[in-house]
Amino acid sequence: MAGALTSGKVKSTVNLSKKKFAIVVAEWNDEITDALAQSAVTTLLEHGVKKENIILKSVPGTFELTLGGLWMAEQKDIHAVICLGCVIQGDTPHFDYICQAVAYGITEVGLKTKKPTIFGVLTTLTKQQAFDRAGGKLGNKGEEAALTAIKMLNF
Ligand code: DLZ
Repeated sequence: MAGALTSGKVKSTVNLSKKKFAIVVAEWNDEITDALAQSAVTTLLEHGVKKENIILKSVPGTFELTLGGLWMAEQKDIHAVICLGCVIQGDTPHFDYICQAVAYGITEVGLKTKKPTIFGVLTTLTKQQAFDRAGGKLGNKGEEAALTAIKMLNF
């Protein structure tokens, strides 16, 4: 699909070696969110972001990504925030509440702080579907989230 975020480099006209990124990662389903975070970090490094300019923070669950993301986006020296989580419908009766709250929350953080705040949250029916999107047959949403942040900084 034209414009789709697939693997490969994004041509950045912005000097990414001078940009600082926060990656906020939910601890719930950490076998999945760790894989998302690792892929996001690798992607940023591949695009010239300095290791010391990637700040990794964790929050207990996806629901807390909003506040964790806000705290990071409010920091003057942070240019973009990548929020990573995984909510699995079969695991939680309040799937819809968590997903809706975090989707609105992350949108709000971006609008309030005027910084790219990326929604890298897997919302799947099963754990297998999440694994498929965290380095499995459907790629890695962490990479996609990092590329989205870079693209927004090039807006
Ligand atoms: C409580 C809960 C449940 C049942 N399931 C998930 C999940 O699948 N993924 C996730 O990231 N977090 C889950 N949580 C935790 C909530 O996100 C949140 O941490 C708690 O409700 C406390 O606010």
